[in-house]
Amino acid sequence: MKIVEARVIVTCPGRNFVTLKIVCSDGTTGVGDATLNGRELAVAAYLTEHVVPALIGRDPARIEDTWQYLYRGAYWRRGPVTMTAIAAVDTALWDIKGKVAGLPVYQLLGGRSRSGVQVYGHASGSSTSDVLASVAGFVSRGYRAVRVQAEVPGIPDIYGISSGPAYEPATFGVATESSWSTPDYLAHIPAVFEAVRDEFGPTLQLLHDVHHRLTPIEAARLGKSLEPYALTWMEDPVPAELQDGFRLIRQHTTTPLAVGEVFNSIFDCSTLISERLIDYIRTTVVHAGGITHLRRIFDLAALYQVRSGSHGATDLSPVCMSAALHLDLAIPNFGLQEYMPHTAETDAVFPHGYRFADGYLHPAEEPGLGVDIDESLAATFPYRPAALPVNRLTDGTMHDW
Ligand code: GCO
Ligand code: MG
Repeated sequence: MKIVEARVIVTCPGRNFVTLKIVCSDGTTGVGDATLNGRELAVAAYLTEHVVPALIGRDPARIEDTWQYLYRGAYWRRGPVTMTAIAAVDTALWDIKGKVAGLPVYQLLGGRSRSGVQVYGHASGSSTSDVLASVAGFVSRGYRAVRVQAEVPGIPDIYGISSGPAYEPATFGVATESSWSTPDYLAHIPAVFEAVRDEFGPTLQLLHDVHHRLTPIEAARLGKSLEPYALTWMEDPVPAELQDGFRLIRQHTTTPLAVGEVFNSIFDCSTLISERLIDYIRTTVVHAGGITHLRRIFDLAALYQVRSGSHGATDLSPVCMSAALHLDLAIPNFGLQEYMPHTAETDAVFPHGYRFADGYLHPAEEPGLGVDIDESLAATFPYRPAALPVNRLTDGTMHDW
């Protein structure tokens, strides 16, 4: 069997998604997510111009060899565009291997290590009473883990506040601007978690995303002030390229740390994992080189008791979510999976068999990944330029979003 075609499909059923569909000589197809939020066409061009021509005529069964060919063969290694393109190919080839074997992909990865994949959703609100109502909504829908984000008095347009169930930070057109004040934020957030713990008791798992905005000593202070509320994790407290900073955070707080949604290779993770500077690694299939490379990262993490906590916001398509669930089910060191449901239009463009029940997601049992793209429906939603926000301090200085 040979690869005879690979189509790069860009569609915007409410937000942009890039999908690679590989077609084999016997008609078997496989899909991979290639969406990089706000930079979609860069990955689409990388695939169309540089990857697809190299795939034609290759044996789809040789997943590892194709991964190495695309990684080593590019000379220019790593980076989000390259690794997202490689991820799309890798994911599609695992889908094909599952279909050829007649098995769901998790069986090819060693079979189930658990009965389901525990997920967390995003609660948020403008006032503390809105936050409590939002958390209550997740609890009533069966979630056992909830990320909590709150508006901070004095900071308009803060990250993470959603007006509907499908939270989406990207907007059409050029980037909007949001704002930030570390003193206002640090003064406000502990009281929000105090209110949530008082209302929901000690066992609901609570998480919080700082979205890369603090310095290490500020993050250490926040971690300490949140200790009484026993968070499952504090996410991305500082920009993670300065990895030395995590040593300082660790000296001061026992609040667990989760990092990695913007990482794209094992080399971004290795110091944080091997020095036990984090507790959860949040790399994901689409941005970290596919199932093959993410498995390598999770295996390294397992040696150091670091657990997975993959990114799963709505800019990761149902194709990525399907692939993530197969890996989550199989690995020994699974922690949590982020899950925010997509819009009805997105679900229609990407028919999938995974299902949510009692706080857990369950992958489809059909051969392969159990997800596809409806190409004629996708064609009715043309690409629209969109961007993530940028962020400024209240005096106008550019800051990390
Ligand atoms: C999360 C993330 C997202 C990202 C978004 C960027 O933890 O879910 O931080 O909200 O900002 O996915 O594309
Ligand atoms: Mg995050």
